[in-house]
Amino acid sequence: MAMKTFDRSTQVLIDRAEVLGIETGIHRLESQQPQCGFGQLGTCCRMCYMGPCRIDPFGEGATKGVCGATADTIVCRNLLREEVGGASSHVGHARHVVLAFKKMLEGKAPYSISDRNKLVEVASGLGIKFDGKSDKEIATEVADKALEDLSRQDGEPMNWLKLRAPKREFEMWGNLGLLVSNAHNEIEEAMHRTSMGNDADPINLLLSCLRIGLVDGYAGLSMATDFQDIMFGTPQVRTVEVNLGVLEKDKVNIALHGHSPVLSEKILEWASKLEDEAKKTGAQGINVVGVCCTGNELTMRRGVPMAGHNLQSEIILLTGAVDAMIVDMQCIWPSVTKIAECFHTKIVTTEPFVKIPGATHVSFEPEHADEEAKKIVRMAIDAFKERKGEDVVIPKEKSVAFVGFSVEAILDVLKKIDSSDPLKPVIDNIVSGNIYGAVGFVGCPSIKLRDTAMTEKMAKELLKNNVLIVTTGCTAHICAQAELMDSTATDKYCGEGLKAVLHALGKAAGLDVPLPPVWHMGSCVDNARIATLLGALANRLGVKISQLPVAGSAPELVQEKAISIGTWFLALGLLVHIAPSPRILGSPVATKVLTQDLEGITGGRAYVELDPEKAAAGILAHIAQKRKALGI
Ligand code: BF8
Ligand code: SF4
Repeated sequence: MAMKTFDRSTQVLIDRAEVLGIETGIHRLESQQPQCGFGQLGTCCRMCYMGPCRIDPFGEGATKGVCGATADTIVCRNLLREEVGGASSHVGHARHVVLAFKKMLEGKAPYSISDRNKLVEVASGLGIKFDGKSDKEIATEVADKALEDLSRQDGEPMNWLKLRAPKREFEMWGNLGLLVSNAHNEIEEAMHRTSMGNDADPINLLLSCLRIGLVDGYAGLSMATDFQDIMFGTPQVRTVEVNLGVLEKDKVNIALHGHSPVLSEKILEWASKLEDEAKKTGAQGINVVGVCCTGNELTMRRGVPMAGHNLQSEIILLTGAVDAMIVDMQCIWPSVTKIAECFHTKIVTTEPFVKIPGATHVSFEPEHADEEAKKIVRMAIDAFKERKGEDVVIPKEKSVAFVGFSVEAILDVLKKIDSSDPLKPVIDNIVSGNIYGAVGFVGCPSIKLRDTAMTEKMAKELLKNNVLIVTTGCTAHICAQAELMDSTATDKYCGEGLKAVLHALGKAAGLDVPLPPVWHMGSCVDNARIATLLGALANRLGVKISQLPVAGSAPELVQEKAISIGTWFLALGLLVHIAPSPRILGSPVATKVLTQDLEGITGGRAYVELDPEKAAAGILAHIAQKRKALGI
């Protein structure tokens, strides 16, 4: 039976999988049906061995676990643990980058400072004195300030919270007792709190969720983004190619998948240095393509083609054209090695804590980055030799996308219109209604919703209503593949007001085309850029973020990381649309607090809606309400 599929470019490969008898996520999802209702509602508890306990949400079965825990307690504990999973990933990512940065400063790792302006900006924000110090000394102090956020015990707010939190929200969090001090302590305490026999108060647990949201936002996303920009450069606007059609039959294809640019930047460098070696094997060269968030990092800074989002991470292997897929951390499906086995493809894992049966492991240490990257690229070249004669199927779909909308890049364009007050043109256009509002599209592609084109439909509906969209993560891949990040999308999809603004901005940027209506701001850690932009806008207007006519949406929630990012956005005061529902519906308290009461506390509110048209309408109604309250 033909399985459901996601989009045109993958159809041909799903078909190929079926002909070859290869199983994919779509097949496995189907065999999992029906999925557990208790799990979906969040009412299954496995925190101790008197359980697992399951609470019947309809009150017909058990209403309490063996220990007496209610559905509210169980759901809130589970939610907090999901957040810990997400925040640990982001804090782990940031720590990994900071440690590589430190090794670079000690002369032990072959990296360098690419963006001195960003270093100066971060250092001054942290209150570091410059007097006669070298860049290296300043950078060392910056790195130490970051590591302090993972170790301090004095209860002082984290340095990165003080550095990056918007003023009014910082004050509000202070009043709520949420100014977290040490990311690792917070993660430890959240695990402690949720283990059997500790916190049973759903409200206290939900407050802890907000704390972990702040840990994620500042010691994870913001910290990672700052160090990555200093080391590898702050992204600038450029055009790139996207979709599975970016693979090239006659070249050595290296797919980079995961999250950290510390690995991928080096592979890219060595792919270019070893081009001649590849040619000696008969290849026309080396083609490095990006998958998932590593794809976003590389495309934003280096213009590397964006081959595919998370759901395409196994699909891309079905082309038979990928010679090596190199992975680091997060969102890597264990199934990739099984599919790779059917071809000549090498899967290379690089982190000691991310190993997959069937993969080749090359431990990638920043100290030996050059040797290891060289070795990995040579493995890909060798694999290409084995590919000779094998059939490859590369979908023809390929489109163009504008990428690289860092806050700095956006301000550079705006400064060409008003050099002394760059945000003024944006604000004027918001007031006039040309820009009715803005929405951040973040997160993943859901295997449960992808065939409904949830993200694309919502985006088109919002653009029609003059809502500007910024995007990160795999959602950015989806938007790019739907040609929403090309300048042609502006006339095709936007309302008249937004169209006029984007034409004017294109002109200001020195382009002969409008800017696209969906702006690629990066990977999931780059959600920090969205928060910075919102903070700057709110600050310029003298209001809180919760008063702006804006919203966030994770239209296709998959990962725990999306939960922790979403909670940070809730703490910042945003309406956060999510589909499918997070696992909270089994708790009346969690559902009410997150979808209603929280609005009176931080200004944020969770909004669950699985129908794209209704979701867009709900967001538009929220924007209308915010505009009204601002008197515009
Ligand atoms: O951090 S969007 S599937 S790749 S979690 Fe993962 Fe989701 Fe993709 Fe990036 Ni983000
Ligand atoms: Fe059951 Fe309580 Fe143990 Fe959870 S902690 S498994 S609800 S007894």
